[in-house]
Amino acid sequence: MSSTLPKHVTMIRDIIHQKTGPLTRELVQSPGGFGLGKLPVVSQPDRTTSMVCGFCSTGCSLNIHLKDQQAIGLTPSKSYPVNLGMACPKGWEALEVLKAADRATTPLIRNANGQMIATSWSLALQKFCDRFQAIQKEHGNDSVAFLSTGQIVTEEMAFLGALTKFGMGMLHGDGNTRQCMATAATAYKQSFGFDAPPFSYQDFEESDVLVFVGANPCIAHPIMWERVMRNPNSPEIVVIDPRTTETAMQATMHLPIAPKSDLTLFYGLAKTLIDNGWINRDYIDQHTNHFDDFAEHVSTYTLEQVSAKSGISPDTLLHLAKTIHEGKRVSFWWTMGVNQSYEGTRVAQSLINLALMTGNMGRPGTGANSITGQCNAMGSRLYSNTTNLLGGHDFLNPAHREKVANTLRIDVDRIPQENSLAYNEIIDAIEAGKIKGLWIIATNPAHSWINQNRLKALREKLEFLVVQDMYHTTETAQIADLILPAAAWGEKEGTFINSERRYGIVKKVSAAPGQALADFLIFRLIAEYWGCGEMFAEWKTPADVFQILKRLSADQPCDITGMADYHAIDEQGGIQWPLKTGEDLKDNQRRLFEDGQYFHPDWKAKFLFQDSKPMPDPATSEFPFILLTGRGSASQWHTQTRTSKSAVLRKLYPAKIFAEVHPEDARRLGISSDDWMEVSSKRGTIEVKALVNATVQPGQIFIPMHYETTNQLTHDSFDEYSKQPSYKACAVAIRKLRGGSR
Ligand SMILES: Nc1nc2c(c(=O)[nH]1)N[C@H]1C(S)=C(S)[C@@H](COP(=O)(O)OP(=O)(O)OC[C@H]3O[C@@H](n4cnc5c(=O)[nH]c(N)nc54)[C@H](O)[C@@H]3O)O[C@H]1N2
Ligand SMILES: Nc1nc2c(c(=O)[nH]1)N[C@H]1C(S)=C(S)[C@@H](COP(=O)(O)OP(=O)(O)OC[C@H]3O[C@@H](n4cnc5c(=O)[nH]c(N)nc54)[C@H](O)[C@@H]3O)O[C@H]1N2
Ligand code: SF4
Ligand SMILES: [Mo]
Repeated sequence: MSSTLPKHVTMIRDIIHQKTGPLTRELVQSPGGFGLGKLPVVSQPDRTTSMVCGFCSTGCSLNIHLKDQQAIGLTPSKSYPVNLGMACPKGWEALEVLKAADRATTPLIRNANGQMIATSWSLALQKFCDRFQAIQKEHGNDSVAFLSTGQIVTEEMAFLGALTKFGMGMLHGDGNTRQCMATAATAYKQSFGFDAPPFSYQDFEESDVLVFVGANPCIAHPIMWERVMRNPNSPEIVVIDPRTTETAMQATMHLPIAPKSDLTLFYGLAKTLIDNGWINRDYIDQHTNHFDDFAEHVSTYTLEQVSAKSGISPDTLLHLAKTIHEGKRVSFWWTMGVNQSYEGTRVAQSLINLALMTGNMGRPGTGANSITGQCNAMGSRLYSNTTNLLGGHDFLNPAHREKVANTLRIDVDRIPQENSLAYNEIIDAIEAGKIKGLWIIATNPAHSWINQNRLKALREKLEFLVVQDMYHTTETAQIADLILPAAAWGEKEGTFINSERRYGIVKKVSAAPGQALADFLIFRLIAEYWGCGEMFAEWKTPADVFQILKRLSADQPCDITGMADYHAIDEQGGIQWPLKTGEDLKDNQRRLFEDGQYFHPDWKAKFLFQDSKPMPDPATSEFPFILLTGRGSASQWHTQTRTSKSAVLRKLYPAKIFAEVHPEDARRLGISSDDWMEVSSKRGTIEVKALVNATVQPGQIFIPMHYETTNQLTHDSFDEYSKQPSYKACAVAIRKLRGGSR
């Protein structure tokens, strides 16, 4: 009888049947937990196994302790080259957050009365296809889009990107990595010819001068910071950040730069290095282009002008230039203070330029190094099929399309010949009524996207909104028409790529609750229900997809054809890309550009530069303060869907939204710590508690991003090249609220 049923019906029956059965040893050991193949990587299945953490891009390894095939606890792995036995509070609590009561355990669909009601997978999937197909039929294939993430395994990202664009005919899809890493990716691509962060974490320990720009690793990447603390060279640690952050407090030199004056400061620094002859002319001549144009450009940046704009004195600037000149191994590190800016690409390149002109590239302890954010932002950059065609290829390049089509054995016409709209352009297209169907996977834009009120107002423009998440309570899930319940980290397997380009393994050590399924399986089922399952016949398990990714990577700078399988990655303690077929893994701490060869056709890097632009939303008499936003504590993760579920983590961060206010401003406005204040921008007004503290400068306030209302204030401006949102600076007014605390 069953042989006459359509394949998607038998597939879902099999998956749900196995899913609801008891978690057997075989299930723990099989990808997706559904007997779809053997999980090759459980070294001691009865006691302990190790896997990489699912929060930040550091990619620490955690030993998971098992009883009856279920995870019962964890400890950081001692032998892993990344974390050497350390983990931060989020890592320690990673299993706890899986147990929350608001896990999505069944598909939920909005009924005619607007209530979300439980439904079966087969009805949910049928609805998914019916609605999106109807929208596409009426308004064209590109009227449905997706928004995804840097927080699912690489194999799932690749599946989603291939399914939507090659299978379902979508043209537009982007990810939250646009909010996060787009600037660094664009800067590297333009300067080096490929999106290639060059460093290894060993460089934290080998530098004698480390310059951190717009980065607060003490709380955002605590284990990377531990690596800095292990540096035996008594290094100079320079922190360039408007705020006296936890990291700045531990630095040997803190430059409290005026917000968004980085480009000016680094051009002034470049001029100072050039004027003093503190550059490496041999390196510049052999390995770069356009230096002389750059030198001419920065020659107009006088110390006085630079100082007036940045608030950094000429003496300090000269001292920094001298420190860089005298350093033998100087490394430049940047994160969101650079990337999240309306001119972030050029700021990132101003740091790349400093490393190139001083010859601080390719040697231990050097580099122009962008630290990534999410556990798999690097996987998303290469394999999400959003800004790049799978494997770091280019949608606009016919040879690349041909290669990908041949590798996947699909018709080349299935591959779009255009780039997707960027995230902000997708939002614009929704506003303009062009995009009417949206599928959101593992991201929570109703909290995290810039100028939130505008985004929320677009809900009614969407005819159908699907949210695929591990919890049904996120701000975005609450406005969905359909919620697909997803298994989380620890309940499925695949690979993450960390900041230093290291592939690490994620394993299934716990059963997903109820009917929640691995994103991978949801994509497989959608392919079947949509009617394009045949195209993905080879994509049976994450391990199978890993083999496909290897083939896609062949001959690219990110070539991984030399990584045999999950086993090999697990045994080696993770493996960094590239690793070509036959290449020996001599050293498991590798950096790029040791030979000075970049990825442009002439093997040279480019000096890129442009004049600084005015701030899009500067302080005015009506809105006299600059609002800075960012990470608030080591125990809070983004929109807090996960970290707020741990009782331990909840004790480690302030429960209520707060703003840091400088004591002088507080005195003037009659504000004391713990008072409630109103903060307004042109876009909205919110209430926050005051934390009076000289960590911010006068005229600035800081509010962490982890609280739901922060992004009601932010201004939606974007970098012209990367289209990354400029979250970090906008104009606000503050006033004390009478009536005390609420
Ligand atoms: N605990 C925790 N860790 C995390 C995360 C988390 O949510 N919680 N998220 C992860 C992710 S996805 C990311 S992207 C990273 C982010 O990691 P970071 O970028 O280190 O963190 P942020 O606090 O967003 O921003 C860093 C600093 O930029 C500064 N800044 C603001 N404006 C400017 C400016 O104009 N110039 C300069 N030079 N600096 C400026 C801010 O004051 C802030 O201290 O953290 C990752 N790690
Ligand atoms: N004001 C301000 N706003 C910011 C920033 C800032 O500095 N300031 N930083 C920006 C940056 S850098 C980032 S990266 C973004 C982050 O913004 P988001 O991506 O919106 O934040 P998360 O809370 O990480 O959302 C991830 C979602 O995925 C779900 N999830 C977790 N694991 C899985 C899984 O395996 N499968 C599925 N299907 N779902 C899963 C979680 O429950 C959560 O709802 O925020 C940006 N927003
Ligand atoms: S530093 Fe990052 S990867 Fe390491 S344990 Fe903490 S959250 Fe996980
Ligand atoms: Mo991020």
